[in-house]
Amino acid sequence: MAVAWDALVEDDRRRSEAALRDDYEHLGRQLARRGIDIATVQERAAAFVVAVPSWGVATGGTRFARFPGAGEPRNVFEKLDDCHVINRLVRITPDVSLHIPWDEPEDPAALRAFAGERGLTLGTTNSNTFENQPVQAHSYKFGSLSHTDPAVREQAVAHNLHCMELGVKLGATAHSVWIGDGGNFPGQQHVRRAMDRYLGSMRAIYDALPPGWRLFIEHKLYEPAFYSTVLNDWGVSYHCARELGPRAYCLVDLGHHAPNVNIEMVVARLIQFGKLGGFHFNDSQYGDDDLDAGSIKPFQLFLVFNELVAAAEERVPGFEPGYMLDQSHNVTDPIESLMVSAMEVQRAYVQACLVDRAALAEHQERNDAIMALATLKQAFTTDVAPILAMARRAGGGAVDPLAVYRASRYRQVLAKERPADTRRGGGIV
Ligand code: RM4
Ligand code: MN
Ligand code: MN
Repeated sequence: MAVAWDALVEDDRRRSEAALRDDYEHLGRQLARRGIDIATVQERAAAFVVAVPSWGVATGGTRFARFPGAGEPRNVFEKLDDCHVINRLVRITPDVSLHIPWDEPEDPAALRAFAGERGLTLGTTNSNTFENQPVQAHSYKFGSLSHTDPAVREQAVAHNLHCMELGVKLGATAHSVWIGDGGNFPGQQHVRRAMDRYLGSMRAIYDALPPGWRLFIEHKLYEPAFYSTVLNDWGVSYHCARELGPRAYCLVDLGHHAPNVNIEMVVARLIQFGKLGGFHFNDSQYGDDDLDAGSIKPFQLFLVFNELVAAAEERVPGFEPGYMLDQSHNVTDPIESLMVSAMEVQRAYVQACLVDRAALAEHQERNDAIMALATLKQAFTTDVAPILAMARRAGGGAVDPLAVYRASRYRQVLAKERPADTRRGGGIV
C-alpha cells in the first residue's frame, strides 16, 4: 500500500526544525559544560540498533481474550511491511526476529529478498515448542525439550534444528530458545531429572548450531507453568550455558524475573562471567506483562544500560549482546508501541553514555554513596530527546515518529486490505 512516507517525513522535519535546533543547541551548551561533545553522543545514538519481534506487530492477547483490530498483518510478509514502517520512522530497528512456525515461509529465499528490499535483516530465529501445531505427532502439554517421553523431546529438538536450517537460508546468525516446560503443581515434576533431560536436548541443538552462530537460552520464573519452570532464573541459565559450551549464552527478558529482582545486577554478573547473549526488552509491573519499554521502570532500564555502556567502554572481552524487543500489545497499535519502545531503549542507552565514569569511579573508591548516585542521576535526568530526534533526522527518519505515523493513517488505509477476523470479535471498536 502506498503511503507517501517521504513527503510526510519531510513535512515533519520542516515543522519541527526551528524548535529542534533551539533545543539541541541549548542541550549542546549544557553538555559542553560537563565536558561532553553532543555530536559524539549523537553519533552513538545513531549507531544504536534494537531488533523488533515479528510477533510484536500483531495484537497480543491475554488468557481471557484477544481483541484483533482491522489492518493487522495476516502473514510474515505483512509483518515485515509493518516492521519496515517502524524502521522507516525510527531508523534504529533494521533487524527483525522471527518466530517459527508462526513465520514459517514457503520460500525462504523470497522472504529474505522481501526483507532485503525493505532494508531489513532477519538475524535471529526463535523456536516454539510451547504450543502444539496442527500437524505434529506428539503433544507439548507436559513439556517439550524436558518432556519425560523421549519421542516428544526428539520432536522438539527436530523443530529447533529446522529453525536453524531455515535461519541459515534467511541469513540469521543466532537461535533463541524459550520453553514453557515446568510444573503446575508441587510434585508434578522430578525437578532434577527434568533439568537433565533439558540439557540432553539442548546439547543436541547446540551440536547442530551453524558455524558462526550463537545460541541464546531464555529463563523465565513462571508461566505457563505456574509452580516451577525448568530454566527458572539467570543462575540456572548461566549453569546451562556453561555446560553447553562457548557459543551458548543467556538471554535476559526484562519481564521474566521475580518482582524486585535487581536486574542490572543480573546483567553485570552475566557480563562478568562472559555469558550475556542478549535482551528481550519490555517493561512490567508484576510479571511477564510485555508492556512497552520504559513505561513502568525507566530508571531500571537506564541502570541496565549503565552496566552495558560501562562494559563496552571497558572493552570487556567477548562482550557483544544482541538487543531485541519482546512485547505484546492489547490496547495499543503495535506499530506505535514498538516505535515507542525502540526509542525508550535508545534513550536509556544515550543517557547511560552521559555518565561521568571517572567521577563515578572516584566516588566508588571513596565509598561516597550520595555522590555516586548523584552522578548516575545527573545522566538519567538529562533530557536527551533532542539528541534522539536529531539522530533520527540526520538518518532520514522522523523527528516525531508517532505524529508522522498518525498522519499517515496507515492502519485505517490497511483496514480495507487486511480486514479483521470478525468471527473472533475483531473490528468492533
Ligand atoms: C515468552 C518469551 C519468549 C517469547 C514468547 C512468545 O514469554 O518471552 O521470548 O518468544 O513469550
Ligand atoms: Mn522473551
Ligand atoms: Mn516473555
